[in-house]
Amino acid sequence: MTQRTLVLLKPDAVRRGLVGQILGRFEAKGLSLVELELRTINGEQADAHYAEHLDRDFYPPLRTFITSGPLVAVVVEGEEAVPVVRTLIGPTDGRQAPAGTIRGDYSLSNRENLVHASDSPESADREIALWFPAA
Ligand code: 3AN
Repeated sequence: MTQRTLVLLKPDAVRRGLVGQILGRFEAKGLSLVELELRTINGEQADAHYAEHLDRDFYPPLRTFITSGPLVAVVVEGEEAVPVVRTLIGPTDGRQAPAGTIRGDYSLSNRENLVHASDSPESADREIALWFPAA
């Protein structure tokens, strides 16, 4: 089943010059990039994106991080795109993520973990509407 999912290449990915390599992994897998924009978000936009995390103790530093510079917002499309992209990026903590995943290969952090990807088709619908209302 063809799905769409919302991917963010977070400010650490842009600062570290990893945008091309990360997007290349999605393309090499056979997925399509159907929307793509470099954008810097403010705190209110971060709150809307991370609505389910607002009360978590890790959220204030995450809010500071995600607003700290430009990020790349992408809509990725393809067969089973939601779970396939989650598998490609790996578990949240880059120190524990297996080699071969994006976080496992490039991140040593559970906050600066390079990539966000929608965790369910319902989240993908909500997040794509938030980031790309015209899509
Ligand atoms: P994922 O992005 O793997 O779905 P979530 O949705 O649980 O992870 O968390 C959203 C974001 O919050 C993560 N990508 C990460 O940047 C940050 N985060 C999650 N857990 C922690 C934590 N224990 N400490 C610091 N940051 C965290």
